[in-house]
Amino acid sequence: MTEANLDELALRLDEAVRDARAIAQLSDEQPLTLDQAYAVQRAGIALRVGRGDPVVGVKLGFTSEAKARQMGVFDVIIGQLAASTEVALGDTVDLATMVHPRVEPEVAFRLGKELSPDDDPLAAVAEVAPALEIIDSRYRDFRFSLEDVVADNTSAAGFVLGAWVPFAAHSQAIADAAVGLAFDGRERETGSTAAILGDPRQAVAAAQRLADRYGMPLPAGSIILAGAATAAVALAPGVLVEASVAGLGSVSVRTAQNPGSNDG
Ligand code: OOG
Ligand code: MG
Repeated sequence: MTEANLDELALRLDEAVRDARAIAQLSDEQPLTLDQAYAVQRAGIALRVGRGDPVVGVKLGFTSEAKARQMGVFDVIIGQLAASTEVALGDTVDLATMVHPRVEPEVAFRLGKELSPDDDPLAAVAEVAPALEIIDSRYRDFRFSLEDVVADNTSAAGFVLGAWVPFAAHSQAIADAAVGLAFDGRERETGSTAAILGDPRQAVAAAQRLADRYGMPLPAGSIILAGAATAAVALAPGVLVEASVAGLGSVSVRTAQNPGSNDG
């Protein structure tokens, strides 16, 4: 596959995001290697950056058994967080701008200094926060191969950050902390941060390794989403979604009233 082919695939996915319309899996047409899939992801990010939408961090996928089993993908993957996809506290999420969005509870780290390949990963972390991630596969029926989901920037669609607290003071507490995801106060998923690579702090080293391998810089201020500890849940219109992480607190976001399924 040529670079032009990879760029064409990135354009196809970018259009699917912008039209909120599902497309066929890329691998249905032509197999992609993992390196080619990351090249498609990079080309898609370059399109966003070209529109004035910078990268503010990275996100890991499939760091927990719950997520890997739900999606049938058992390798840890990395995607990039576009600034425009952050949902500010108090904003509502408009589901009509997405295909078939789901939400998952996450832990977010923020780097106090640049994280280079040989640095001690945890020494670079300044703060930690509870977070929500909104994922939205651009593929029909939310089904994909490892390479498809990597090309699709690991289904990244949005993220909401709770209050940051100092990492050093909370490092121990987050190793095995209860995680919950609730809709309108009703528990939908529960788990533990220990489901994330055995200890969510391992996610920082995993991000360091994958970011280096696939050419993603991690400057000071970068956000790292560790990956969901529980399965993701389909978003519904007009609900208050809340993620809680014991010891860190909670973060919530409201979805708009209008319905929004654009799948198929
Ligand atoms: C891919 C993204 C996985 C996580 O936290 O494991 C992910 C997907 O499930 O569509 O963000
Ligand atoms: Mg996630």
